[in-house]
Amino acid sequence: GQVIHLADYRPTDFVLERVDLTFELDPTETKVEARLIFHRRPGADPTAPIVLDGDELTLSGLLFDQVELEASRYDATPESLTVRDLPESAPFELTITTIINPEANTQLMGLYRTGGIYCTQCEAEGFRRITYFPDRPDVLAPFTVNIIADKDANPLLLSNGNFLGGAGYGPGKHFAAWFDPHPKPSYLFALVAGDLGVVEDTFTTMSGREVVLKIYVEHGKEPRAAYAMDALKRSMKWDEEVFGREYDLDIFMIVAVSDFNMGAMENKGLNIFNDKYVLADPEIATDADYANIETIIAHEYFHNWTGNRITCRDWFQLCLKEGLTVYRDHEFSSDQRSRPVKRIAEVRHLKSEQFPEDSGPLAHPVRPTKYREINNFYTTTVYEKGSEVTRMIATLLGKDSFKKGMDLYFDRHDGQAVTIEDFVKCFEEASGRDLAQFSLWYHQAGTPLVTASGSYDAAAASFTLSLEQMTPATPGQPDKEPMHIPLSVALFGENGGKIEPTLVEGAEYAGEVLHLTGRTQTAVFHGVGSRPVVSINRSFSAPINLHFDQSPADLAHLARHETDHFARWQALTDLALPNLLKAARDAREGKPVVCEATFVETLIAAAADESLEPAFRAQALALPSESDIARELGSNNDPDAIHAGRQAILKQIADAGRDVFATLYATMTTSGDFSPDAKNAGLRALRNAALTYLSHAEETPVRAKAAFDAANNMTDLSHALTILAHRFSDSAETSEALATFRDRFAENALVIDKWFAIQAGIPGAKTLDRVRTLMDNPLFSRTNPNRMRSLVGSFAFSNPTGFGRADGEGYRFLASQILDIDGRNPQLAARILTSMRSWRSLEPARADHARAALLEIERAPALSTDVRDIVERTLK
Ligand code: HT7
Ligand code: ZN
Repeated sequence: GQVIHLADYRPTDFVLERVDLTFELDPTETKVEARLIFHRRPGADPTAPIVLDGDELTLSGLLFDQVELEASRYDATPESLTVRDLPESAPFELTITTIINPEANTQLMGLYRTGGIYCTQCEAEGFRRITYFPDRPDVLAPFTVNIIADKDANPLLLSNGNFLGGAGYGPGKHFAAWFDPHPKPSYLFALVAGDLGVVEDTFTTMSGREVVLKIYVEHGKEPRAAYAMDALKRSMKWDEEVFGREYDLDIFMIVAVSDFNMGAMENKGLNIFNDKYVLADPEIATDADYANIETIIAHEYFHNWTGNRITCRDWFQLCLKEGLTVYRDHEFSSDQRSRPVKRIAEVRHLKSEQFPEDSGPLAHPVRPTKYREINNFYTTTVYEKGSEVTRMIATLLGKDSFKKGMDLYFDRHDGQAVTIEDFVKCFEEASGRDLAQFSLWYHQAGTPLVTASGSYDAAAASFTLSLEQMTPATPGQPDKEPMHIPLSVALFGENGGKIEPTLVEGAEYAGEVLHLTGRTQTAVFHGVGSRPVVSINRSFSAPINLHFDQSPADLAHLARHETDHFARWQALTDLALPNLLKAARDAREGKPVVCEATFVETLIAAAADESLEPAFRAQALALPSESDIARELGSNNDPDAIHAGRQAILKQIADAGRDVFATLYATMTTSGDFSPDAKNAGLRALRNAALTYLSHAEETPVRAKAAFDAANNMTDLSHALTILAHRFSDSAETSEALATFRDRFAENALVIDKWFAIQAGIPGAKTLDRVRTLMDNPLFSRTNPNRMRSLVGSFAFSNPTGFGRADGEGYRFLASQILDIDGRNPQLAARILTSMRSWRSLEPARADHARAALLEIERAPALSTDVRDIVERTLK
């Protein structure tokens, strides 16, 4: 694994005109014949050979213009095929034959087998595990695909594009041919073959074309694809209405598979999904599962334009498709559900996942300039921070100019492989605004810290807001330039109403957005008749950390009066945090934990406020997590003290609000048939939040067990089981509930994943033994990525006290698991290993244990490039 640099980008010497693939499928010996037509790029070196990528390949045949090529004209290794003495300008054809073994492919990259079917995953560099190819995103061509396979075992033969035809093919076999007219890079190629059930529907596009929609799932699970189909149709409609984008083939297919490294993949016309993000019914799926399905179905569909029609010039530009597409799926879900509640969920996720990445050893710019293993750059920085950067462009430009910029992007670059610079230029041209300083968001890693202070001058009726920005050093970037930060700012008067300033000096301020561009900047708001309460970074207009000392009274004022409900939630969180931080410190020193009255009162008032939507009230009640507290503390973290302090605060809120919680638990009920819509999900969320607090107020598992027994949907059932397991782990009720749940859902892998995850999350040092025991459970599987993530991933990512137990056993356990997983599936191993990214902020004894475990991994003899890259950067 050598380092790849953006600065070394060169176009290919050869242009690929078209691709013809023929697969003769066999579980262990699949024959792949690739006919590739190239011509030398005008202006390229007339003597240059062609060098194609491979990965663990063996060449079993090579024709040049249909004639066997003499051995002196080529070299083949598992990693490359080099062909020399090629025509100076005339097109030529290479016919390459390889034999591959799908059954033995445990990396789940390239062509592999899952649940008895054949499937592919080619992004980022999986196609080179199928045949020798210029496997890079700037090589685009139309593909024809012929699939030949045993007919009984594989009645379905699918690939990208439109179906050309099929027929019998000798005894027991058949074939199908597909043609995708839209030039695409190899990473968007897909093939699926096997025996699956299907749900069918149609969608009529805005220009009146009928598109056939098919979702393929395991036989018998068809009814569970209904919600995904509905989400797909809503996505197609929304993309037409909001972005003016129409679908472009006669058919759109989704296939759900049970072994998959990530969430889903946007292959042209043939999306392949982790079945976790397709299958749902009330009995097996939580409201969170439904919301994820909606988002991911939309995300992959939206890639058809942002990613497929317009793709990336090279993998450094990954955020061009991922950041933009996440922004689009966020907007979609906001339009389908409650915008402020969705925004709260996005920001919670950003802060809990991306902020730690951006402040740790794995920090990198949204548009990196070097990588060793591209699979390790499918990060929350590229995705979620990339989305926030797109959102900031929309905020800076306003709705109309943003739309103009997007339209220009689609018009100008359709069919091309482009860069972030090409993207940003469209918005500069559409708006006339210079985005040079703004573009630093793509290039500088680290979360900017904005420090604010305000002073009010009653005599002058003016309010002065002083701002300072600082972006911390990150690996390879010691010094940072000031960024262009769009801060949504509003002032609120004593009566709760908004104060409209008559004039703002010292900073551009338009549409309530203040443009912070200097390292320090002072904005003076005139015409402010009474002392205002200021709200900064409303709707989280910029992905920053904000230091602004506001009194509990001012925060409580915002929590009651802000018109932006996201900002109300932020105010409640800002009230909670100092209490939680102090609680952790006090718990560490063995002091009693006490909670400020304003905070408790304001929180309970929000919970009881019937003018607020239940989903919002549930979000308000969900306090910052233990990892959030650790992040805010920053260093010398003791997970046990953080846990103890937070538990003590929960108990005080629970005691103080007991009547409110009892009322909410009794009244926030849904009626009629189960519906996964946002309103009903909100009712369940608030009722379950109330149940959580009641379980803190009460000392027995009786209420949670009753809730478990009464539950008629997976949201309520898994919530009750979580309370039982996490609060009352040693009780007879918990053992009984865990056994009941296991027996009831033993046949349903996605639900059993929850059973493993809930147990992996039980706080405390004893959980490691439970995790070890669970690994021997017959329901456990080492080869299924979902199962591995549910047990080992949940333990490492979501159980600070269990994983971070004081003797370091948790870290040593992880090291041994990583080495074991790495032998089969390096991508999965590397991803789970990122759970160690915040090890330096632990207290010294735990940090030493963590470092030792990382060194143990680093010293292992045969590490994959994936794991080596992560472990070395984490230790640096
Ligand atoms: N573009 C896809 C990212 C992806 C992936 C998916 C499955 C397995 C391996 C993968 N490597 C990269 C998914 C997306 O962002 O839409
Ligand atoms: Zn994506």
